[in-house]
Amino acid sequence: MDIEALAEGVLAGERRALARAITLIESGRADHRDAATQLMARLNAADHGREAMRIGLSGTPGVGKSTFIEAFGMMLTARGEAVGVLAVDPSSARSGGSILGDKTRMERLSREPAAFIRPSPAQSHLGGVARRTREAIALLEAAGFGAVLVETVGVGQSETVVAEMTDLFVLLLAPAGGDELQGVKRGIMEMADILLINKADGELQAAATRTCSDYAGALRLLRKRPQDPEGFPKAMTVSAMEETGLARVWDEMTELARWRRESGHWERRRAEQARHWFEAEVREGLLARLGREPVRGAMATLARQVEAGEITAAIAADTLLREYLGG
Ligand SMILES: Nc1nc2c(ncn2[C@@H]2O[C@H](COP(=O)(O)OP(=O)(O)OP(=O)(O)O)[C@@H](O)[C@H]2O)c(=O)[nH]1
Ligand SMILES: [Mg+2]
Repeated sequence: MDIEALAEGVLAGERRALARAITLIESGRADHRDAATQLMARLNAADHGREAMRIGLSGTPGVGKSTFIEAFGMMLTARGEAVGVLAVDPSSARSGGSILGDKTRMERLSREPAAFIRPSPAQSHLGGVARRTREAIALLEAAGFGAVLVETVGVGQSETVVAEMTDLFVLLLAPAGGDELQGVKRGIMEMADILLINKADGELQAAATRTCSDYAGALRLLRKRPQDPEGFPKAMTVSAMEETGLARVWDEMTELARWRRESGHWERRRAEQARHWFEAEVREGLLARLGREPVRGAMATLARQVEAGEITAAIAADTLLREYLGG
């Protein structure tokens, strides 16, 4: 495989090269993995200097994430921005399903030459989901995309994973029926930079406005974060269907990004994220070694000796670490 040619294709913004590069980083094959690592090193951001606005987007099933991304993406491409769309799908590893797989939902955006949509591959192993998405973001960035949207279904862990790899985290919410706030976990609220109450149209308009002010109130009660200028995190209403409020969302995002860049928070967050992923890779690498020979067999043997009372747990652990993991 010609890594250099592939890298040059990505840097030139060639769609076929980009698609091939993403397929490479998604592969579980060991030789592909080595090639992917080389490719990512060659496309190090410090060398090409390109930076996308990385936007994480989450929300419960049916809240309108895909509709929003399509409408928002169309608006951005009309403004001359190249838009990449990725998905983090924690469920696909189990069910074999795939979000964004249903292309008909983003029919217009997928025909847009300045947009690149990559559904999450089915049956990916969970541990690989985060790395794969991170690398896909970096590839889109290297290819010159100005905005990268990462969709995830709000079902728990995946929001945290997405927030750890994006610059801005947006939570999409539906208009509430009564006056109760939807069961949004506090931790998720605390991660959000922008709350969007979607479906602010037709009969739902009034409920959306009310829900928005409820959330604005809830946001004011959260602990102030150093990375926020006055007025953030912010709650706003939008209609993905009628495409209203979208330009304002982009304005707020660019304003927040400008402030964070000038105050140093932007760069600091990216640096912290890079460190986080380094540490996560080390942990995952160690865990993977535990599951492979010869460590696996040695561990089973030692476990039997511990069970039989021939050796203490502490000494067995120490032996394994020293003899097999160099520590
Ligand atoms: N009235 C109204 N309906 C909307 C709006 N946005 C989305 N919908 C509808 O809500 C339904 C779900 O929209 P999707 O965009 O598929 O929602 P999603 O969050 O991507 O759903 P999952 O991918 O299944 O998690 C569809 O029937 C949309 O037409 C909106 O702004 N207003
Ligand atoms: Mg969707």
